[in-house]
Amino acid sequence: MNTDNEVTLANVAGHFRLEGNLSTIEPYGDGHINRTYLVTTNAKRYILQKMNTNVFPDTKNLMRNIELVTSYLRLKGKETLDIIRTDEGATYYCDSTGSWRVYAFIEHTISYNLVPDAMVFRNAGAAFGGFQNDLAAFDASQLNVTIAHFHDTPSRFHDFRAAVSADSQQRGQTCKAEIDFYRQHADWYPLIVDGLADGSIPLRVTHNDTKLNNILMDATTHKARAIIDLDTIMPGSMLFDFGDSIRFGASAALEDEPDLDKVHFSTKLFEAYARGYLGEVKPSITDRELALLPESAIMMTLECGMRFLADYLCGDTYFATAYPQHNLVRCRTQIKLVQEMEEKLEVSHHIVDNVMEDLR
Ligand code: ADP
Ligand code: GN1
Ligand code: MG
Repeated sequence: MNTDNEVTLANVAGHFRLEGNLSTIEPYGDGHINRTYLVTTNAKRYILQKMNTNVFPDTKNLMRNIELVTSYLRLKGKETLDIIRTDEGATYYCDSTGSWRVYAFIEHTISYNLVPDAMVFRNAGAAFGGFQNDLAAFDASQLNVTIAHFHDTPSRFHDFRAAVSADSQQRGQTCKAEIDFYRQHADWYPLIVDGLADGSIPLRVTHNDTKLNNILMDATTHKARAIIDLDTIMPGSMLFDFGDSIRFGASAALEDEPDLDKVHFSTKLFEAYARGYLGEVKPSITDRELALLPESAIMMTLECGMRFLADYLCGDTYFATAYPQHNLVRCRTQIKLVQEMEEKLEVSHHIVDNVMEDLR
């Protein structure tokens, strides 16, 4: 991972209202988008982030969204990100190196890259379901769209095909089977966006990036404390949030596991998440949303995999990578998961029916 110069980091940290004297600043976490640091003073810990302005060019409106949503959640008594202001009272700081923000470090929590046991994933489902409920009455018109067409899968496929045609890094030869896989699945892509467009799927305020490591779990109870990474909160479908959680968390292996024999879609984990999630959203979820929950997992896994592959073809300019094949390795886990999700689609539908039956 690229890091920033120590002097720059200390200088940037000096512009925020931190308690105590600065001790250390070190790289932190496993996010793919922002550059995250743990800042320690002799009084407290903080998260310092260099925001990715390639991905989020409009920092002002991005921070405005986060300020609005976190204030709203705090008024509801929820633990959430706490923006630490600059000496001038702003929510972020810009210098010649980029745009920076600081959050209070949420102590005594863990964020997982792999589900340690089914109960943790059930808790994650309850957390994102609760988050959906908490934002149900939030006025969506206040929110800026931070990334246009974020979960517009046909538009992602359009970008993917452009990357295949350009083949700017001459990597196309190394991933022909993977490219074919996404071409063969083209019939899938309009399912959710068409439903949103014709009104059969309701538009809600959604998180849009519901990976397990975007929840902080209490280190003792393993119950969710706070939902983080609020950069992509925008109007969207509940199916984006449910599907993306399954994509990342209902796998037996890490998102970038190179040994595909270890990568499996777990219906046991699907069930655990569905129990947690549906336990919360049962009063508001529509029949159409319920009917599409298993398909949403396939859709989000298809979309994410084609984004990894497009980024591989473009030379790894979007997602943080640790080695040249990293995005291709990630794409291959997503393909393996889609294949197993397709094989187990009927089972997943039965699980949703059974969970709803139990909740009635
Ligand atoms: P990215 O957009 O790159 O994914 P995140 O905002 O998700 O960045 O942060 C990356 C990681 O840093 C998270 O997965 C989490 O482990 C950790 N993190 C972020 N904010 C906090 C916080 N306020 N307290 C504790 N850990 C945090
Ligand atoms: C990124 O920011 P992070 O690492 O939580 C990406 C998601 C992808 C995910 C794949 C803004 O999430 O859309 O699903 O990587 N976030 C953005 O791991 O593009
Ligand atoms: Mg994140």
